[in-house]
Amino acid sequence: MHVTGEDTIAAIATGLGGGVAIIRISGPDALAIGNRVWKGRKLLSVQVARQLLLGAVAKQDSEIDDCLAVYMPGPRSYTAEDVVELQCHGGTFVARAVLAAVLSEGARHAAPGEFTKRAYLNGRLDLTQAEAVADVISAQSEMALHTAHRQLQGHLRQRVAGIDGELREMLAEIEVRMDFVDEDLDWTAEDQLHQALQNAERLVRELLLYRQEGEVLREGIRLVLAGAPNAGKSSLLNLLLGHDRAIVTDVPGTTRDTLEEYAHIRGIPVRLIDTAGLRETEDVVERAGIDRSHDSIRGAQLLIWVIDLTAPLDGQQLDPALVAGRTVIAAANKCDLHTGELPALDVPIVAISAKNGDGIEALRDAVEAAVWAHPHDQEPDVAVSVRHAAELDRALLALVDARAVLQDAAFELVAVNLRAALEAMGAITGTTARADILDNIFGKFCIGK
Ligand SMILES: Nc1nc2c(ncn2[C@@H]2O[C@H](COP(=O)(O)OP(=O)(O)OP(=O)(O)O)[C@@H](O)[C@H]2O)c(=O)[nH]1
Ligand SMILES: [Mg+2]
Repeated sequence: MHVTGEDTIAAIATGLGGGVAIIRISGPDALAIGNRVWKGRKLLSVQVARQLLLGAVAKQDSEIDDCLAVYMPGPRSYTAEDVVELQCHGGTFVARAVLAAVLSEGARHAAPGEFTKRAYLNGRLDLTQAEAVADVISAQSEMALHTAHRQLQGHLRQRVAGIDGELREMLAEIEVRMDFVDEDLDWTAEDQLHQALQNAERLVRELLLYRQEGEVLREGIRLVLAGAPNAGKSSLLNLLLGHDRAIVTDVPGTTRDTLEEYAHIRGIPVRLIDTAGLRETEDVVERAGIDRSHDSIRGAQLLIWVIDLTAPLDGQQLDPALVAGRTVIAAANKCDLHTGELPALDVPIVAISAKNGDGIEALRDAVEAAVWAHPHDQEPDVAVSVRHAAELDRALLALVDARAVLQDAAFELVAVNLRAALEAMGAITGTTARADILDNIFGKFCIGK
């Protein structure tokens, strides 16, 4: 497993500005290079493998900083190679000085994602697990984090491997059939083959149902609060965030500029955007703010139209041309001051009070229902990314074609299509992924990961 002949790479593995910085070294010379910069009572060695040693780090006997060091021999390390990690104080200058010392001893500065790429190339992770490392780092909600962890544990890999196994079995059958084509075999497997193909199709379609989860959990959704001045948009933003982020006053036109904050609603990562109240105005500053409101509404995936129940509905309507094609939920606000019926609208409407919190759970339910195509009593098992979905689509097409040509007993063509489906499944887990695809995936990682 242990890949040899590679060079030794190093990088600062932590974000700059923290209390501690970790300089990670990986490769065949990690131990030798580590020992040339590490000054402690004991040398780093197999005898002290995975033990944290206290000492210092130095460049040619000139001490740079106090340091904790650990040696993790391959293959039981993140990259499956020999790894040394040096922990020094987190200052930018210190961390860079330690890295420079390591590089001057013969390590090469790692490219983005190169440690994880080596873990993948050495078989520690498949491609879906390597991608999950990046998902864990960028997760913006608990559900996104849990789903990324499940992918890191291999849930998606196992499901793909299950389909892959079935396809291989079918291909083996077909190949036997092709080899003995002239012999009068008692061939009863055709029906079974048909069913196996249908079954594989079903499994691929099941995975594709998680396409939306993949997009929403990775990218989040843009949720815009829009409506007339004084309707309570900023009050609602503050309530959803759980702290007073936006200024709230009883002066219409308080919010002049759009304001964005990350939040999560029922596990969905949300970019919440508060906007300037929409009205005709001569004020140039307010006018500029309202133009931004329009831009935000155009870029929204979900709109909460905040209505003031104490004011006439006329004059609070959103411009239909502006909201066309967007999902809208009406939040009928100030229900604490209103006792009558809610207005009849052609979008879902929830009565809330941004002042005392009434109805906010119902509003969260409405957001959840608007985002997910099907209900989420439980967290999704997998979250299929755009890349995975493209490969699954490719596999599905090939399987549908395979079933069509099976009707005509065109076994060579069945085999061709099965191989295409296998190719696509292999691209997901990385067994057949091309170099440019790998570069694209790992290039998006941060340096040091
Ligand atoms: N009674 C009551 N007052 C509310 C409620 N929500 C907001 N308000 C009040 O309504 C006024 C306007 O609230 P904001 O949140 O600033 O309204 P806005 O939509 O952001 O207004 P602009 O920024 O001017 O567009 C403030 O005085 C709030 O205290 C509510 O649910 N009940
Ligand atoms: Mg406001």
